[in-house]
Amino acid sequence: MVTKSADKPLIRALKGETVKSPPIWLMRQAGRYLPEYREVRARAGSFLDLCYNPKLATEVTLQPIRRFGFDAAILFSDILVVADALGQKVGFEEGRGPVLEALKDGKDVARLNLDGFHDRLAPVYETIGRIRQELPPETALIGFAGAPWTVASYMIEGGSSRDFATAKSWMYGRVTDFAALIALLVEATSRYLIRQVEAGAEVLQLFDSWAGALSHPDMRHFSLAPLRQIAANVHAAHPEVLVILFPRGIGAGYLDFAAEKFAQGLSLDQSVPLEWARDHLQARACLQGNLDPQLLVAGGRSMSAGVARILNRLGKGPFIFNLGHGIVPETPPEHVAELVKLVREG
Ligand code: 1CP
Repeated sequence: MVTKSADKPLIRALKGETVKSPPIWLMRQAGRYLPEYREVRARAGSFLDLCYNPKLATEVTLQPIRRFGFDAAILFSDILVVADALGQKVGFEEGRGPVLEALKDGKDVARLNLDGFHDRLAPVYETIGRIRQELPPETALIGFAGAPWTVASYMIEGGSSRDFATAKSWMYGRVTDFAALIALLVEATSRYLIRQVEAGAEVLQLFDSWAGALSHPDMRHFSLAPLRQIAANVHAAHPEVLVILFPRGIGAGYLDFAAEKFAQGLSLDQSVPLEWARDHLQARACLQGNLDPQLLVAGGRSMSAGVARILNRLGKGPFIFNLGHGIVPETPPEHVAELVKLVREG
């Protein structure tokens, strides 16, 4: 049986349908909480080697689909491959996360370039094609990228940050350099996502994990506006592709996103009040979220109560069940199986 994209539960939800048993997938559903991921990861070499190995990246993308039967697979990669493909040195250290050779000034921005961009990312496009061939017919394939602000913050800080002091010193003090970096990331990310669609991605999620660190005007300027531009570029090439935005931690700023029409899905972090989201956001977009990842670690009654609260409030409109942020490595896989059962049984 061949299922058309339009029949897949995740796609139906994103097109505005209320799917009786809401589709479910989880951010970071492939990863260290799965023993079979750790096994492949150990064989792959570095983390970037894994991202650029189509055979192994396909394998780890499919592992959570086989185990849990999620409604969507998300390409296994990382938001920082874009920085790598633009020519910045990017590495990942065990227990520390991403480590980049931080941009120091506008000259470093000018040295980044799109010349070898698609060549470097070719294995990612190949991975998407392979996943698409191997996915069960009812499972949607999500491609993704980081939003310009979040990716820029890693490029300027040289890694994770608590206060984004250096990135903000650029935003406020090196205004031209910062604007040039954001503009480059808008262009690179648009090209990257267009190729992902051409390789077989049916849905694109844009992660603005650190949008919540911005003031409201800065959020509009450096999170919302670049995302609007990327969606316009992608939709100009592929009008049918569905876009989910995850501007994490922006509170009432979600209203600004819901007021726009460029994305079909809006992913909520766990701080967003459910009744408010239902009343003010759900008529404008398919909502996704927002179980606290630590409830998935806890499991048991606390988790089932949290799931029921979400389903009762958001399950009557277009909705995709997900977490409020990515799965953490301490998560017991049995709790994930239990979560899928709870959501499917309503
Ligand atoms: O050794 C390892 O296994 C490294 C751990 C790891 C994994 C499994 C990293 C390093 N990235 C990933 C995969 C990944 N990253 C995926 C694909 C798999 C899936 O979802 O199933 C995706 C979508 C991401 C996206 C990502 N990377 C984001 C956005 C989502 C979020 O969590 O907010 C961010 C901010 C990153 C940067 C990054 N890469 C890796 C880590 C540990 C981090 C976060 C560092 C930080 O907290 O600042």
